[in-house]
Amino acid sequence: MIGAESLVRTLLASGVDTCFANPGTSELYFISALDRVPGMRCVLGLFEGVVTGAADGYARMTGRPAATLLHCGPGLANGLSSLHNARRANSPIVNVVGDTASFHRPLDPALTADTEGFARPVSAWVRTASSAVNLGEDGAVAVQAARTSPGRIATLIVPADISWGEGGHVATPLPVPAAPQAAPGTVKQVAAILRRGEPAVIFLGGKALLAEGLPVASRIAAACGVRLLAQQSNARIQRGQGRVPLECVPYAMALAQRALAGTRHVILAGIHCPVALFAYPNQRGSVCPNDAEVHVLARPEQDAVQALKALAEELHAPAAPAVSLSAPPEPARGPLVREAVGQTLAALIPEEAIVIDEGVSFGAGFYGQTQASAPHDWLQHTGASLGMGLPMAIGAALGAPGRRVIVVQADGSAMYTVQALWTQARERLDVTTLVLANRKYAILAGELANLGGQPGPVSGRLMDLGNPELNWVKIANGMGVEAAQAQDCDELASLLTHSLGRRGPFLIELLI
Ligand SMILES: Cc1ncc(C[n+]2csc(CCOP(=O)(O)OP(=O)(O)O)c2C)c(N)n1
Repeated sequence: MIGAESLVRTLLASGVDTCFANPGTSELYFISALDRVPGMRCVLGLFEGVVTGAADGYARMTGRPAATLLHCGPGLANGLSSLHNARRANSPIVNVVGDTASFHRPLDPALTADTEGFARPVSAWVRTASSAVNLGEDGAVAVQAARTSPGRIATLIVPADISWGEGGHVATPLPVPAAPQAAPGTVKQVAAILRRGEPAVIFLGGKALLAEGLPVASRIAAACGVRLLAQQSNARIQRGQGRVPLECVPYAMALAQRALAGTRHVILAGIHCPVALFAYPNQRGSVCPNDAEVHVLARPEQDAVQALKALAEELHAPAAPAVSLSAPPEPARGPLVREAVGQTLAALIPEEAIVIDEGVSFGAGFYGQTQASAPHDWLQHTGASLGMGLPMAIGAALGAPGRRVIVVQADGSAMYTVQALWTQARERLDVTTLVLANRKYAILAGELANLGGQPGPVSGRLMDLGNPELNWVKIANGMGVEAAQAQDCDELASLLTHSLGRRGPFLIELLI
């Protein structure tokens, strides 16, 4: 058996059955092996940022790694931005990167690059395979590394001669290490602090934001009068009717600091201490008051849900109070203003939808407006590197079949990875994209105003996407995705309802 085939078989044996790919010559052995070995779902992305972003979406919805297949250093480099977002989401991913044959490398052929060097900043584990005989084992270790809590990126670089070399064998899958537990002493210390009754906030992150952890946190909140919060942007929150509503720290620093004013104790459950996205001259970076004490209940790699359960027991917290949310609103009528678009979305989010939020400035309030929508998952921008929405939708749709994906998508951000629409069409994925077409980089103008400036002739042109105007219906149609324009909320509601009732992708351009 050649090395590439042993790697494919080992990945499958280790539970990796989805591969997002943009192959080249050094990966031909791997993709040929996929013709012989059944069981791997392979999805072509037409840019590596789409491939790696799709793997992020898949990991967030399944908790398991997909493989990516990337071509040499340059292919990996194209995928780095989405890998950056995935790393900040603690998404498990196994990158398989083909490379120049090891004996050819000293000749310095065109694709020679520091592939390991490209991989390292986004990867918790990097290895360049050195023998076909061991390639199966390399694959098993890569999967184990990716599945190590809280979810990591593992990059296995495979020179072409290792792929084609004979003597490969299928490796035994390696165990997934359990997430470390918070020490009992830590739980007792945090309980003692909460018993003091001083103003406190518990920041929830990672799995504590999912349906199992939130009711436990809610028990603690009700028992001690402590507030629950999430950081501004999170990998995945389970929310909506019947679920514990959770506020996120506002983006604007003044609002964030106001939200936390008076807090004496900040308890961290599965998250690092939240900070502002940007620094401003003469302003603090932390959203927490200077005099607040920070207590780590569980670090991101620890089992935060277990730590919350232990804390609830230690506090003898009674069962969680029933969640009572008002009914979702009716769709709005009239012009496409922020509040009305958010209300229409809130009314129409279908049960078990997955909302991917790259709404940037226009969509900033939608999270707050959709607390009482039908139960759904909300996926946010963890790394602030633009272009996550359209690719993540691919992975989320494949990772959670039968659930509708709704992408709230700012237009400037969409252009970074627009090729994702083609993959959505090719795979007939149930994705509805709402393009918020303001034809500007509006948030940059807002940030400039925060600094006391305003766009001038040069800077203004660098924030303007209106000349020429992007035509989203034509862009989508050109990639095989049906699309229509909404000029007001009535049209938005009718197009959204139409898209939710049909199979396959649909794009709605909102002229805002
Ligand atoms: C990869 C990457 N490049 C550039 C930026 C800088 N940046 C931050 S916001 C922004 C503009 C976003 O525009 P758009 O998506 O249209 O949203 P809007 O601001 O109009 O709401 C840019 C370019 C970034 N965050 N990430």
